[in-house]
Amino acid sequence: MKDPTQTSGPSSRESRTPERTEKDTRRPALSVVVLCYRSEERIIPYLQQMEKELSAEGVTDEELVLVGNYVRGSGDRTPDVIRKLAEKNPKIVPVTLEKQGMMGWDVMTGLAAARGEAVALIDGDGQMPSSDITRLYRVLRSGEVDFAKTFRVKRFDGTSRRVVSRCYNVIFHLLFPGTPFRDINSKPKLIARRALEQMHLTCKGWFSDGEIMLEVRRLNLSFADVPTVFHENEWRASFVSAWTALEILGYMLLYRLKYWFGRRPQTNGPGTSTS
Ligand SMILES: Nc1nc2c(ncn2[C@@H]2O[C@H](COP(=O)(O)OP(=O)(O)OP(=O)(O)O)[C@@H](O)[C@H]2O)c(=O)[nH]1
Ligand SMILES: [Mg+2]
Repeated sequence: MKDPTQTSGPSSRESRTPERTEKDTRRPALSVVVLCYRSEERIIPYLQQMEKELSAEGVTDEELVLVGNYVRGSGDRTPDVIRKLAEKNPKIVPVTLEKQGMMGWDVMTGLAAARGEAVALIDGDGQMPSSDITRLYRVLRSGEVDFAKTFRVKRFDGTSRRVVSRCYNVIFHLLFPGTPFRDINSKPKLIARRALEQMHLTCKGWFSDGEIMLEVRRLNLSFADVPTVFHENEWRASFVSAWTALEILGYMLLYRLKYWFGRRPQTNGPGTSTS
């Protein structure tokens, strides 16, 4: 995967944790990439819970890639909070760049900083149970699949979000028929390193999850889909607006063209679902 943090500007210097030395080339077993946009101190209890669960699972050499990219002048204290956490905890890899994109750009900068043999991607706004990371990691660690994600059987984030999400999934499946996944945007998503390195991720915006799933399909990866619940966002109102919905629709059409004319499926045998 191309490293978006190495592309431009002075901010690329901040992209890797300062704690890392050239000699430190050993890969951790698991990297957890947490999207912390505007989370500020609220991320702390979520991380504590996650670390407790990982330790109970016997995972000891994980790294936590905290993505706290910020909009200049917004007063967002998340980058400071993350850097301070990283000073105290060597397992934390801070990614605190000035934003050059929306959610997808944060995903790309986080994945580029992650070095784990397995990489988990999760939102840090408390809506996704962090315990799903260890559930999915168990599946991925078995070696039977290259990719594992959740699908939401219960949602507590309101009717309108449920409807928007349902419409999105219907349109996605109409545009990309035969895609064998439920609930495209659900996280956590866990990806084996060998699979991540083959993925070509470019979406800087709200179609990032969709692009990951299209890559899973294009690469014919074996996968598991596991049920979960999704909580209400207790910190803030939804960021998803009518504009966001239109933006996602535009992205879907663009990526439909891309996958017709550019990205060809790999034909190295059928992927398998263990859902
Ligand atoms: N809204 C927003 N989220 C971002 C951005 N960059 C990264 N993210 C992360 O993307 C994740 C998902 O965004 P959310 O707005 O929570 O998306 P959602 O859960 O589908 O929808 P709502 O919670 O209803 O807003 C969050 O955990 C953020 O940390 C950004 O520029 N805008
Ligand atoms: Mg959310």
